[in-house]
Amino acid sequence: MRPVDSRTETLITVAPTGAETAKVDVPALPVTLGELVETAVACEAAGAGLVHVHIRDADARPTLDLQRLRDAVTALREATTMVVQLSTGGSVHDPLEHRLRVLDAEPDSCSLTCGTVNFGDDVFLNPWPFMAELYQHTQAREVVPEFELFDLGHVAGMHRLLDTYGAPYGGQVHCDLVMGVPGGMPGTAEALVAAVQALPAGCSWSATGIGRTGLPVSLAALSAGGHLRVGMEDTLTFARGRPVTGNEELVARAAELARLAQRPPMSTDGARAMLAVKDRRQVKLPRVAT
Ligand code: KMH
Ligand code: ZN
Repeated sequence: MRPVDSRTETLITVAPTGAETAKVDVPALPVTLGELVETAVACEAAGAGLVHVHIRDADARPTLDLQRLRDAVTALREATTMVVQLSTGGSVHDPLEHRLRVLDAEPDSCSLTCGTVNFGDDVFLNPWPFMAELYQHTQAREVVPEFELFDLGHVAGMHRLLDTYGAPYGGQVHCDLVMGVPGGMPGTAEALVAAVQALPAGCSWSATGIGRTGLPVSLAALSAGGHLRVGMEDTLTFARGRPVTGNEELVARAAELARLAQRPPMSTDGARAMLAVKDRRQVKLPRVAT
């Protein structure tokens, strides 16, 4: 595996929408294709190198509709140079077979959560057979997985995938610590260090903290040599009593922290190289047969 020098630059991932927040509750949440592209362009300008995408239907509800996913991938590729990552996590209500179909939209990257976890009052289901099928699917379809780790046990789940099925497409293991979900590991420096110590040598990793754990997790990640994920999927309050007005302000703050840490934001070319994504920018995605 190629060694990654994360001492020099910081990959900033933006997760602009998620599946949990309703547009009526948070009008600034990007839910239409136009809003998604607009926020992505602004986030790239602010320093983001990768966009983690959940989409919504015409009523702003979470969906994994394949045509909408393809439209989002195409539009983001036309308007930005960021790595386009589709969520295979979807919402806690999405059936596993719909989540497996996400790769048919030919993203550069996809999320792959490495175990089941309590998720507030719900359960985010990721049984081993599903993880194993999805992982082999990423290898066959040449899509770079991002291993989503909500708990220390998920780190073990990722090792099991790598030991059983070998390296991911492209060869670079890239993980994201998702911290502070009620039911997962807490968003603390101590938990971050424990998880990072268990990661495979040579991997790249980012971290995100849900809600008020966002800032402490970003600061801990920078000091431990990691990359950053921010966005309205994870954080809706910019400061005490002050709602987030747009994803770009979260990216701009992450970029500022990264510059202060002497590890400025990584370019989108740098992100593509580090993650070893396949270049699909000339691929024309066909319409889904109906
Ligand atoms: N919406 C959560 C249930 C992912 O994108 O892969 C799962 C999630 C993880 O957001
Ligand atoms: Zn997500």
